[in-house]
Order: sequence, then structure tokens, then C-alpha cells
Amino acid sequence: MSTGTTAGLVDRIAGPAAKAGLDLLAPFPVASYNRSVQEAYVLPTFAREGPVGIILANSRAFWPRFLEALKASEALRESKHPLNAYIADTVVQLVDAFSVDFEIRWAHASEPSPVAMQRAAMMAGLAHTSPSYLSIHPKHGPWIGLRAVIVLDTAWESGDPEPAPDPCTPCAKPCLPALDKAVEASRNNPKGKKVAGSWRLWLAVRDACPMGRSSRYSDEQCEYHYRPDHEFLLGLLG
Ligand code: B12
Repeated sequence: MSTGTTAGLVDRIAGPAAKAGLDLLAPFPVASYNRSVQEAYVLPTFAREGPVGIILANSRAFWPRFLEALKASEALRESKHPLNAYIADTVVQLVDAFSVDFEIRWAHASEPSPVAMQRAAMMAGLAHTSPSYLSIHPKHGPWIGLRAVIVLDTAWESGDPEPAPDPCTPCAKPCLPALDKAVEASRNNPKGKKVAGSWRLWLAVRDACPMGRSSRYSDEQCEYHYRPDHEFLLGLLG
């Protein structure tokens, strides 16, 4: 069965993905990604030289959609990680649109294998990685989340995408002193609470970036992303 162009594949899911809050999608050549990562992060290839990968991400547009879904679904509200569960439900529904085999890898999970999302975002030309390890989107700056990669059993037929612009090289890099502070403060935080234990200092790293200021997450969204507390989240539903 013909699968159409790579752009056509993205088009097939872009509408419903945006409706669910995953408003940033970009295709990338899995072969280039695989060449750039260590064995553990390699994506499946379906025995092809180079299949198509699609990275799914979100801007602040995600938050109201996610809260609506939470209000509507008791199962989501009761799940241990509602945000991850919502992403998983959404992506699993999206891939129904494809008539070829696929595999999904999640930013939030290391099973069935981990994926280096920032590397995939670079390969897709979606976002540049800053010296403070944030992915910087040309419009939204660091205010994006990288959620999942879909690998399709179809051949990548064009060259590498244009790289995302690098706003960091000419920048004064106010993120770097902020990162030093956050790392220092987190040093003694218990494992698994490295970020949550000093979340305001980690948020200050993102806030230091001059890119995409008008795309900043709301205070509530920030707090939940840095300190994912169930009670806090349910309290936002009113
Ligand atoms: C592990 C991890 C962390 C660790 C990093 C520790 C480490 N030494 O690697 C910790 C817990 C510190 C961390 C913190 C945060 N993270 Co983080 N993290 C990840 C995760 C799950 C895996 C990264 C990885 O190992 N990649 C694999 C390696 C091989 O890839 P790599 O490109 O070679 O290496 C990258 C990372 O290792 C990272 N890195 C390496 N050393 C260090 C050291 C520090 C201190 C940090 C922060 C990062 C970092 O930068 C490298 C270059 O991109 C990714 C999701 C994913 N699956 O990719 C999210 C991810 C990178 N994190 C993300 C975010 C947002 C955060 C936080 C803001 C917390 C949050 N909850 O929102 C903070 C602060 C980040 C900051 N720069 O200010 C986002 C980035 C989005 C964006 N717009 O930039 C991702 C993509 C998750 C997502 N769902 O969107 N994170």
C-alpha cells in the first residue's frame, strides 16, 4: 500500500494531534538519529536502511486540553501519572491513522527502550539544544515538552531536515549561571527528587532564556511540570 510522502504522513495526524494538545510534530530520518546515539537509544528500523520517525511535542497549548481530558475521565484522574497516561492514550489513538507498521517510544519511559528526545528534536529541525540542556524552539523557546517518537515502517526519502536555528551561540547565556545554581542546590536532594526538591531554581533556568517569552507556561503548568503532585493537579480542576 502506498504511504504517500513523509509530509503526507505527518499531515495525517497533525490535526487530531493538535486538537489533543500535541501541536508540534516533525518528521526526521531515523538513520541519522541512530548514527548519533549510543546503542541503548537506537530506534527500531524494521530492517530498513532508514525509516521515517515523527517526533511529537507540545507548546503551552497542551495544558487546557489536558485539564479538559482530566475533568472528563475518572480513569485519568486516578492514574498514577495522569500526564503520561494522557500522552500515551492520545498517541495510541493517533497511530490508528497509519496503514503501515509502527513503533512508539516515550520520553517518559525507558521501556521498550529509551529515546534521546533532544537528539530527535535536533534531527527533526524542531528545536536546538542549549548549553543548559534545554530544547529551544524557534517560536516557543524552551517552553515545549517533547513527548514521543513514532517510527513508521516506510522509507525516509528526502535528505536531512534543515537544523533548527541556533539562538544560543550569539546569546549572553543567562541560563548558565541559573543552571549552576540549580545543580548546586539539587546536589543533596534525594534520587528521584532532584528537580522537584529545588523546582523554583530549575524553573529559573528556563525563565532565564530570552527566547519564546510569550509562550511561557502558566504558573500552574510550570509548577506541575517541575513538581508533579497529584493533589495539586486535581485541585486545579475546581
Ligand atoms: C534524564 C533527564 C533529566 C535529568 C538529566 C540528568 C542527566 N545527567 O542527564 C534531570 C533530572 C536533571 C532533568 C532535569 C530536567 N528536565 Co529533563 N530529561 C531527562 C530525560 C528523561 C532523558 C535525557 C537523556 O538521558 N537523554 C539521553 C542522552 C543520550 O541524550 P543526549 O542528547 O546525549 O543528552 C542530553 C541529556 O542527557 C541532557 N543532560 C546531560 N547532562 C545533563 C545535566 C543536567 C543538569 C541536565 C538538566 C541535562 C543534562 O542534555 C543532553 C543534551 O541534550 C529527557 C527525556 C528523554 N527521553 O530524552 C528529559 C528532558 C530532556 N527534560 C526536560 C525537562 C523540561 C527537564 C526539566 C525542566 C524538568 C521538568 N520536569 O520539566 C529539568 C531541568 C532541565 C534544565 N535544563 O533546566 C525536557 C526538555 C524539554 C525542553 N524544552 O528542553 C525533556 C525532553 C523531557 C520532556 N518530556 O520534554 N532531566
